[in-house]
Amino acid sequence: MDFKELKRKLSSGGRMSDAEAVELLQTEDIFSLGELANSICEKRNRKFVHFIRNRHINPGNICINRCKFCAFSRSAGEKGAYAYTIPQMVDMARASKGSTGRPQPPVSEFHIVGGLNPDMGVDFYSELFRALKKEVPGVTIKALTAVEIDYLSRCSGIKIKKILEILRDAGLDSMPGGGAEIFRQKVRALLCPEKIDGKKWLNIMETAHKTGIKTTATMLFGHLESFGDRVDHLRRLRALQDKTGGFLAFIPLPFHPKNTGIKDAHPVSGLDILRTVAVSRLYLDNFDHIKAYWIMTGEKLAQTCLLFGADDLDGTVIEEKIAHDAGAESKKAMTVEEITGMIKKAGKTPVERDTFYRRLKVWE
Ligand code: V47
Ligand code: SF4
Repeated sequence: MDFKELKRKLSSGGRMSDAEAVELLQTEDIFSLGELANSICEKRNRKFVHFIRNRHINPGNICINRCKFCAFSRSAGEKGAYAYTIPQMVDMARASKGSTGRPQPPVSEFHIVGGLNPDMGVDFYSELFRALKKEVPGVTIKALTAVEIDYLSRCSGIKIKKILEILRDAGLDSMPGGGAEIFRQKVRALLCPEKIDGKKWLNIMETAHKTGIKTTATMLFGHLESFGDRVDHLRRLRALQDKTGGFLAFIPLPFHPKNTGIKDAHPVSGLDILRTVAVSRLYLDNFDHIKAYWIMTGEKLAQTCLLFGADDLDGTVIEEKIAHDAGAESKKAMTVEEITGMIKKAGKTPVERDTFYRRLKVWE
């Protein structure tokens, strides 16, 4: 790969081709790749690296889908199955307000995703969102993947657009990017045969964007997919972003194999994560932000990703189950001081953001 030539092309508005992306996902010249991704990233975001004071809440792990790669889900009645009540989740929200004497300042976002549980319908989520907003006025609710929205629609017989409108009126502000996995059906059929297909995921995101709900997008990588499958995934996201502009950020999620039904996969290597972050930055030229989700990359590699094209680390998180059930060894929470320290030591400038990437505070 001629990196100088590639830089010239990308800097003058040219787009990375699929063949170039496949090649770069395997390059041995990791330093040139990182340097290029970092320079393109800094052109867009200067040296700013974003984070948010958030709390993840997983209302329950009971799920009818039971995807092969998921160590989090359980069937109803199975050992380890749980379903929080609304009052339990309001209690968690109250604790994250800071009123319990915790050192953390109040959170600005609840990130809420869980399994497909027939007992948690559109009325349950509407009531939950209203109760959380009453408890923590001004908080942003980022909740429900396209997979969950589809399930709520199927259970209630209400069309997707109407479901989104009902939830938006109840307090839904934004949607997370989970459930995308890998769009190519050949792989998806092995990973998660019960899950909506890639086309449906993209359709629901398009509807959300057109309803005024901004979302993120993810890609689960390092399992059974080829490099071509990863680039196919990026290509479809880039095309939808050209159409709607509704994606706030892209998050490549490295697969964690422990306790899952994918036995042949090895934990993704650090270099593979760095290459995938860098190629995502370069290929997705219409995405403003690339997130290195420190929970899944590990704290130290997340810091390294900041020199390979990532400009966001997610946030304080506070409670995490999905990756840790699958063997993640990162912590489950970070303080604002830990996050800002990590960013500064990477030579970047920490910026606290809200869900929509409005800058709330810059640590110069
Ligand atoms: O949808 C499930 C993935 C996702 C495993 O939108 C796994 O800002 C690795 O989407 N190994 C949930 N990954 C998490 C998610 C997310 C996280 C942080 C920020 C945002 C955002 C979104 O986790 C699932 C699935 O794709 N997942 N099992 C596993 N064994
Ligand atoms: Fe259910 Fe989501 Fe886990 Fe699939 S990834 S089994 S849909 S919780």
